Amino acid sequence: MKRLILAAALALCATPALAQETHGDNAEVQSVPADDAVLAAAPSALSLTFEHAVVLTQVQLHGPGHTAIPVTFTAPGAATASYSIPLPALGPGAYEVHWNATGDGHAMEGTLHFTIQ
Ligand SMILES: [Cu+2]
Repeated sequence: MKRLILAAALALCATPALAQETHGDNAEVQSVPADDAVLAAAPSALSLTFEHAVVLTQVQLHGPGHTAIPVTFTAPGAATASYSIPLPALGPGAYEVHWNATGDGHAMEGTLHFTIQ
């Protein structure tokens, strides 16, 4: 029974049309660089601003060729709505950021892409 409820909750989260909030969707977060941004220069930081306070638990960055790039991110002790994550020096190419967070009683995740020219 517990497993069934969890499955139903997951299904609800994965279906933005049914959920009041688009959990696990980029609509719930504003980022700099913005999703799908094409940048003339490498950003020195990634900024994430959420609709409600969250504890960001994981930030993964992948670069050209889907190479994992380490980011120096430490999970905070208290929930907050805005994060600025310093980025290492990045070269030209396509990048993908995947983040996980919890807050307001639910888990959230999202993916965003940007390109450095
Ligand atoms: Cu949320």
